[in-house]
Amino acid sequence: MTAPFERTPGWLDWHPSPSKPDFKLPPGAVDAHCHVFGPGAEFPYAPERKYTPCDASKQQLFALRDHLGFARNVVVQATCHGADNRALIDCLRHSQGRARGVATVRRSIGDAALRDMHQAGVRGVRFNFVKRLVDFTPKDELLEIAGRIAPLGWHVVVYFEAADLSSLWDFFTALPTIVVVDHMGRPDVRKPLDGPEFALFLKLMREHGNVWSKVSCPERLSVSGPPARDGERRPYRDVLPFARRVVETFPDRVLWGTDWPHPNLKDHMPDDGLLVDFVREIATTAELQRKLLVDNPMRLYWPEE
Ligand code: 0GY
Repeated sequence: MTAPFERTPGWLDWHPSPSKPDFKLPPGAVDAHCHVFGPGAEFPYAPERKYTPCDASKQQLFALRDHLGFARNVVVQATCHGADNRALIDCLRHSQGRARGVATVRRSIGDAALRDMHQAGVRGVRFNFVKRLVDFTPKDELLEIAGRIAPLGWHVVVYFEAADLSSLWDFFTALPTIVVVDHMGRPDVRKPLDGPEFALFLKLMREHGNVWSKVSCPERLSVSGPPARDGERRPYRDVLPFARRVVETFPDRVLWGTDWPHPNLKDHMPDDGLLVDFVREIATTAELQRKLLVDNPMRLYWPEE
């Protein structure tokens, strides 16, 4: 049988056998940024997608969760599924309450559909501004969506390139909800930590107490890359100061996630066990680790517990 979707040429599959992390995660740790892809035969990829991934099912995600030592997942709608959230909702419904979700919706969505999503465990919507991933959505449409989801207690997750922050500033600061920035706003880690680009991102967080950040994706941001030698468990050194600065400056507004199954990586596929060990480097005390991995995601996604 042929697969229903042919993956993008050069697509890298997720790591087949991630190592066990040395870092023992605190009890109740949440992987607050991960995805499911399809499987395409059951949940077709969206016609408007910019890439076709390998499949990455909910069972495979739950197996990784258990292997790494996480208690819960926050599953973020990936752009390859557009605004068709069926794979995400199916994953949430099969998680026994151990997964919550961030969906992608259009302004045409009805109130009943939003309520159903809430019941399944969706707690946010994602607005994506990364041009290689999505076509442009008008800001008035996004503001309308934000106004619709705010009364549900949901938040907005935003994904953008660092160079675009200044032009998106007014939009972000007008949002009426908590705003979670993916991957620290994708800093260019070759630029200085104290340079104007990253300073603007820190200013956004400092001046707007409703802005949170995921300090995830060192493998995506790194130029120095993964460990050079076998057995070296200290990869992605160039990303470390950026992530550490955000964690130490805003300890109560940071989240972390694996980003499994790691869409669109071209050079290497990370060992998810090594990524977990990286957390210990960016959150260097037990208290910072507990806030990053347990307290903050629980407050945002499971506030009732
Ligand atoms: C990420 C990053 C990427 C992709 C997506 O939804 C997506 O397709 O988020 C990326 O290519 O940088 O957060 O998974």
